[in-house]
Amino acid sequence: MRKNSVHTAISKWINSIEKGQIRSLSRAITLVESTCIEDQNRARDLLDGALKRLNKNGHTPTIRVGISGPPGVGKSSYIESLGMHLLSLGFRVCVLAVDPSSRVSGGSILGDKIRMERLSTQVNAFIRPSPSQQVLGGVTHATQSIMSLCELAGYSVILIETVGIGQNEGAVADMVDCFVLLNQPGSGDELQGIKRGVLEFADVLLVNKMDGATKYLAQQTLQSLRSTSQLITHSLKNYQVPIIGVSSVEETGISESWQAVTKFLEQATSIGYYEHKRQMQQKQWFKKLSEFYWLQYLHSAKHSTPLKNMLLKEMQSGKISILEAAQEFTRSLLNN
Ligand SMILES: Nc1nc2c(ncn2[C@@H]2O[C@H](COP(=O)(O)OP(=O)(O)OP(=O)(O)O)[C@@H](O)[C@H]2O)c(=O)[nH]1
Ligand SMILES: [Mg+2]
Repeated sequence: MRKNSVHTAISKWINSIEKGQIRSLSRAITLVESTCIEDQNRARDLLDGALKRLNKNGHTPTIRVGISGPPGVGKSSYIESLGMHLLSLGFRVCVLAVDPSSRVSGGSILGDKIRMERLSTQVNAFIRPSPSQQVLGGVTHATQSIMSLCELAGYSVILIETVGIGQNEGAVADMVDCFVLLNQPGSGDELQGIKRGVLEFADVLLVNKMDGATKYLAQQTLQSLRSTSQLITHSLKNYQVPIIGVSSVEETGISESWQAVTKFLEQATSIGYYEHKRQMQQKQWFKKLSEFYWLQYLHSAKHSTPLKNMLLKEMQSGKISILEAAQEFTRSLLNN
């Protein structure tokens, strides 16, 4: 295709995403997630156009909320209930799943588990499961791009499900405006475990399964968390992290939990914390993108193949070490 016609095709594609056409948005996300070099080049053009369009048309930034917690705590169930609540308030809702641990777990944690049967049939809801596992530059970089595409498509709230197993929370907390952590009804010992690991990232704390057979335990957990709430320090000065009991099945506490999110955002906006966080996200994204382009260059630099082969030979014959070979190769790319 000639350059002009490529440009027109991309422009048309962006128009239809902006009009909220689900198929165009889905195709764009698939492109962003592709590991094929040709696709990545097209994805870059598409994303560049999408970001320029977002700036030009002054879209209202989408509220981005991360929802995390241990496996089986009820993240998907909570998102479904919250999503339905948000639709009733007039929001357009997008659900993404991020599994930064995918390389370790093989990506099976989230997989196709986010069914969300009610939400998925709603016209104003868009649900996208876990990104493909081999996204070049990492899922974080891809998720940032996908969030911008969803923003262009007019979604006013993006909910990101991520499984919390102790190390992932930071990566997702850095990408969102508000981080909600779900807790299991459980013993004091388990709470100690949670506290050490992830409580520091939480802007809103929830105890799920406040119903039926688990209600009593959930209430105890809530009390136990509340009694130690002074130990939870938050980087927003004078902000007391709310601790709320919810039942995603019976849909109790859902609207209260959303009020807690909006209250946090209001407070964060009023003292410039929100703006600061968005700037930090841009900085982080810039870093990720630079790494991504660097990797892309590394993999596509055909002129370096003879040198690579020579270094490999020298390495295999024991003339140079693997470290020397890798450094020499990197240096040669930098000098080109
Ligand atoms: N009683 C009760 N069960 C719940 C509630 N929320 C979720 N569950 C149940 O808990 C189980 C796990 O729910 P999910 O929503 O899939 O949990 P998840 O945290 O998304 O799970 P993973 O994505 O596998 O980490 C399911 O059997 C749900 O029906 C709740 O509020 N009350
Ligand atoms: Mg889930």
